[in-house]
Amino acid sequence: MVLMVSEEVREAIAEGRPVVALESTIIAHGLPRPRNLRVALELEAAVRQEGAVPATIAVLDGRPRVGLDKEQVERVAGEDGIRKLGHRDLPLAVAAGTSGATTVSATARLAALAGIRVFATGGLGGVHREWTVTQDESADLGLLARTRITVVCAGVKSILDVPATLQRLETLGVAVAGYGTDRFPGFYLSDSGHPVDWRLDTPAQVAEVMRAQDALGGDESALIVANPVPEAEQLDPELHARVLDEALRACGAEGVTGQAVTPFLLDHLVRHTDGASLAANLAAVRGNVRLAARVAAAWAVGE
Ligand code: PSU
Ligand code: MN
Repeated sequence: MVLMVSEEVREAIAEGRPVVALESTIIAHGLPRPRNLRVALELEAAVRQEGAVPATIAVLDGRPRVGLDKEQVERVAGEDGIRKLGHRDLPLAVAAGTSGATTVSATARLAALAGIRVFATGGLGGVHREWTVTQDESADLGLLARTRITVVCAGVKSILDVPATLQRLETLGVAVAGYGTDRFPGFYLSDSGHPVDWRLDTPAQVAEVMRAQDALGGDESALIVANPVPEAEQLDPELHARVLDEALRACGAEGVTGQAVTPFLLDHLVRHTDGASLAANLAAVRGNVRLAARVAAAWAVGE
């Protein structure tokens, strides 16, 4: 089998203990160095503190790995030119012996293959603004429509067209619930300005939905648990609106396209908010990782 699952993660899965998958694109391409390495290790520690086993996922030298040791995390965080891999890139990277960080789509695919049900990230990819011109929609959405996994996130990245993304999720049949809120979170912001139809308030309730998904059968689709960044830690909405506007204009002016768009916009926001966007991003991810660990624990109880 081409998939390499670390011993710790393999044992936890076999014994039905809680495991949380973590993506690596946020480490390699979503956060500035060298802070990214500290964050990656801190997120793993937070999962452990909540009593679950972290499984950071990446591809190293053509081998998809579920559960990284410290040296492997260091490679993902520090290796120059490490690629960004969506799920469609996985077979190509494996055959070429390439190393790469995995996006939500690639991480969800590998996590599901390893038998992991709960996954934490920052914000999902989605439909980009100006979709009518660029047709840029993250592969995250399509993959989540056919993968049985629970993703804890702070909504979709606010650099996207949020209502269009919510509409796509509806069309694709992906379940979405706000966690402790009736509003869809806005990644850096606690509220994207759009409502959600369903609300869950405890990890046990999330686990109950997961069990109902399995009982009902049908599509192997995901459950998105949209967990807002606490209001006290969100990015100032006015600053957000102004800088995002500038970032989108710079992206267009510099002709950035494809996979490069998301990292470009995130980086622009960090540099032009004096780090405030980074603080909000980290607060969101931390909250998601902790909630995911508690969901994994609630899920493990009934397994
Ligand atoms: N959320 C973050 N930072 C990130 C991403 C999400 O806080 O860097 C990454 C995720 O890996 C997501 C990817 O899957 O961006 C989406 O990229 P694209 O729009 O190219 O599909
Ligand atoms: Mn894209």
